[in-house]
Amino acid sequence: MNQLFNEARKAIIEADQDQVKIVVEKALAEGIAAAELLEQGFVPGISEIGEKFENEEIFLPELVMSSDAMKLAADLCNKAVSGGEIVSKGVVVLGTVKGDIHDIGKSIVESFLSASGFTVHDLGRDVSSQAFVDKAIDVNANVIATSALLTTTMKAQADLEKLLVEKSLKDKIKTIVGGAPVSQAWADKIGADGYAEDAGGAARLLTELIG
Ligand code: B1M
Repeated sequence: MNQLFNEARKAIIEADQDQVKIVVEKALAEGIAAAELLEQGFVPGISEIGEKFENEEIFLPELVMSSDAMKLAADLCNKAVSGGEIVSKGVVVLGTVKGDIHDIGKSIVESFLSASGFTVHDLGRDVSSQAFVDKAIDVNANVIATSALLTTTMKAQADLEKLLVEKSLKDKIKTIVGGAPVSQAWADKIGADGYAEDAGGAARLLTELIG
């Protein structure tokens, strides 16, 4: 099994989309959970790429190619997860905030929440606060879950809290926040109902809040 996780990690580092497909197929055939494959195989790959980028060992084109391979991995794993039979524990509207196009972590969160039995409406990336609120009203959501990867876009999570207060929705719709620069202190500061460090944590947090 470790061998397969290593192959997954390498597929991301080498930005090899064909290999991503092969690894996902092999893992599912061997009965490995898609969420486990993501967390223990693909995520370490993109994290390693992130470090190489920060250390200037690779540059933006390589980063983009590995990101595309990672996006494919997350999408394939999400499809595998949503194929199962699920009794909904609650309705979640999920997305990456306005101005931010990082969606790999958000897609992994989607995978974990779906696998944990939540109905997830994924609005994608670069989503405005108004769009989050409109969708939440539309689908009668219990929670709006937002991801922010840039220190400059975290502010959009605070704007969402303000909008919910303005519309008197704060006690009807809960909010959770996440993303690399986000913390519990930030969640407390802006008045979000919860913060999770990773996708597994987001699923546990939602189970506590509404599950
Ligand atoms: Co960009 N980027 N990027 N990037 N990128 C970072 C975030 C950065 C730290 C890299 C760096 O310079 N060191 C830096 C941010 C600096 C800062 O703000 N402090 C950065 C920058 C600067 C930029 C650009 C401005 C670069 C440029 O153009 N000069 C630009 C911004 C574009 C924009 O958004 N407007 C940009 C662009 C890109 C790519 C398009 C090339 C690509 C994104 C592709 C995509 O997402 N489709 C990209 C990538 C891949 C990264 C790094 C390398 C990796 C991010 C990632 O996917 N990580 C990143 C550096 C790094 O993190 N080491 C970096 C893997 C993913 C699984 O982790 O997203 O953290 P993460 O998600 C985790 C947790 O955070 C958590 O669970 C997930 C899984 O466990 N989580 C949640 C996430 N959301 C959650 C929500 C929750 C709960 C938990 O509840 C709701």
